[in-house]
Amino acid sequence: MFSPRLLITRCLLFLIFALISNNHASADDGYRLWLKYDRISDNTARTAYTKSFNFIALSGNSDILNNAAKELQTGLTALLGKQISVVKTPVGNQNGIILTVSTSAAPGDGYSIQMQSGNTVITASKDAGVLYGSFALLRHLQQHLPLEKAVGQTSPKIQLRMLNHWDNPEGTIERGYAGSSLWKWYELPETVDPRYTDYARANASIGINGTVVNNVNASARFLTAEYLHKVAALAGVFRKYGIKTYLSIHFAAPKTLGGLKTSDPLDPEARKWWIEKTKEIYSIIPDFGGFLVKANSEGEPGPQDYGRTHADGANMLAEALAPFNGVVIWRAFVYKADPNADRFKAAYDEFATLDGKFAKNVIVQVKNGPIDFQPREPFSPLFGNMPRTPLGMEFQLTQEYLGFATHWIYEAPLFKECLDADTYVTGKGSTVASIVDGSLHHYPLTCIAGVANTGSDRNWTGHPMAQANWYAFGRLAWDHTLSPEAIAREWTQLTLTTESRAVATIGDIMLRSREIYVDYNTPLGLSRPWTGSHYAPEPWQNRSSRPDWTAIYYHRADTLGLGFDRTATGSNALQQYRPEASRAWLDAETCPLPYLLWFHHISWAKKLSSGRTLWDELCHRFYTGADSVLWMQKQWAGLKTSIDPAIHADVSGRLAKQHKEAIWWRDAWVLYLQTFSKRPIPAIHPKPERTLEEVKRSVNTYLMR
Ligand code: BDP
Repeated sequence: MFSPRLLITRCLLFLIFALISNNHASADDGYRLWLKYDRISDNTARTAYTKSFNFIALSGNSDILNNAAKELQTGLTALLGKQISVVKTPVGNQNGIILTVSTSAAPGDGYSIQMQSGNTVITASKDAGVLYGSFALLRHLQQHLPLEKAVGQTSPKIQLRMLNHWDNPEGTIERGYAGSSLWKWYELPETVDPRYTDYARANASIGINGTVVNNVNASARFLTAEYLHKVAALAGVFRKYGIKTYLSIHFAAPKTLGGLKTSDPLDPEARKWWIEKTKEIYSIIPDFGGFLVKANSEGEPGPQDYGRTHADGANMLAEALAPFNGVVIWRAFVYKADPNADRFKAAYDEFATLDGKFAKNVIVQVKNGPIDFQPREPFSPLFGNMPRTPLGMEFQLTQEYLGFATHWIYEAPLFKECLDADTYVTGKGSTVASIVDGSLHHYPLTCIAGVANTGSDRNWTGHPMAQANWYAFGRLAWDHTLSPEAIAREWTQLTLTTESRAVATIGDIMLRSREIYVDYNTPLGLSRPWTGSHYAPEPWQNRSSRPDWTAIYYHRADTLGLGFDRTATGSNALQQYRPEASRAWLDAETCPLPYLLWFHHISWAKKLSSGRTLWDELCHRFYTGADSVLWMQKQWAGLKTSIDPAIHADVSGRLAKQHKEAIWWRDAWVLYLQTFSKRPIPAIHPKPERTLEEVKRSVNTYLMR
């Protein structure tokens, strides 16, 4: 008999089912990152997993362990489409997951995954290790890999794996391109946004265990009781995922906040002020991590204001933190306003002589390159030259010099290039990674930081593909031997699609993306063709309050040629490296082309190893770089049926813009440099469709307030 009620119920049920089963039915806004847990489409894999996972057994009880079990439960239920419960003891006649903590397990934050009597056993010596192992298992399943292949043991190579947020109290983010700050300071601590939990989950899933919540250009406001309670509310969420909270501090706080006459690190009153302030912090945040400090850099106060050294400043803070096992992370990003100096040499000159003078709980955090997060830099010469001081690595995830959230750049190759570079400090194989992970100099503390690219945008990072940089940073912080290819494949499968053709195409784009950007932006070792904007091309910029804040300071174009001579005939910065490390760089004939103009002033007519003259090679790079964005667009267009439509459309739009801007960059450089080289653009390349004056006008419009 026809029943309208039955029909309506059936229709509703069908609709609900259709919504659940079709991942593409509703647009993906990117919020879930790589923790999507969409139902596994591969029947063989799903059937095998379904048999293996009938329960999650957790005997211990802590926030972190409970979150590990909860994540597995949420993940498995969604991936397999069946409810799985968390129990205290394994269910005898069924297969399941057993989570255990044991002192004899993998060292540090590590974990192991074993198969025992049909059960999958995740063991770690710390609760956080169990959490990392649980996320690793979910990662494995999301890639539809055979369960047996999950078996193994791993421990992170670096102890402190941190994100540095450059977030300000009023909600803006210095160099942030994904909306405003995630932290809603005005409503904390009373209102705790559930998004903080998702942030913590994302970090824990890739092993990140520390977060500095505020800008290195720090407001002293963060040290007031009012703000400490706000920070404590965040810390309360993060600690449940094994993440410690840190603060950037304003070095002059004893004066500005404490009303003292001085912030001199050798002054007993100033020292006492920090001791008391630190006690107060730990009374509010008992597991507080420590301080990140930018001092005597770009106008920030510091110990040199009182004729003291960086070590004096850091040691004062270290003394206050030591009773609580807190650490000082002191940044080496410094360069004085000396018109005759080479900024390249500044950090080494100020820090190398301080080796061995820092307290035990101090880490000196060094940017990967000697200048400032350029699309390509040689490794900082400080690495290897401070064997008695733990040196931490600072990478930048946010794309300050990499086209903000418009240009698609996968940064893992950039990170790897630096980590794998050989400093030769104790002979061949003294890689930057072996310094940062402490294995070369036996540092007691090890640290790697990424300047975060997250913000309030629904998809966290603005450009959907920039999520991969957050992900790759975490994975490399855990294990710097992973390859950018493997990480790209993994991230794509977790985040975008498991279709093998699409995974391969996306991996291809990702792996070429950084080199493509370098080609149209700063080829052959050019650097800093920007001033204030760090976005629009301004290679002609020649006026500023300091010479090293102009573009011409870096490229040194003249009628003879192009590039910064850093050999003995120039600034001699190359002397800061071990001879074996710099040997190839010293001679223009042997210097690899990607670093040529970093170290040499080369004449326009000089024949390079490519067989082209410098001028022709530059034109070749600028043109192929811009043309390669067309290739990216074409590849991406072919993936329309494999990718969520909303994400596909979003990335297509950004790529179209990137292509326009790559041509903008190409034209700006080529037309500007041509005023010095006086050479024609090789006939195989089309002439720019605008004049130099027109490009300059368009840049001025971009820079207009
Ligand atoms: C530069 C940024 C500036 C930062 C500075 C730093 O332009 O906003 O404050 O680095 O790292 O790259 O301290």
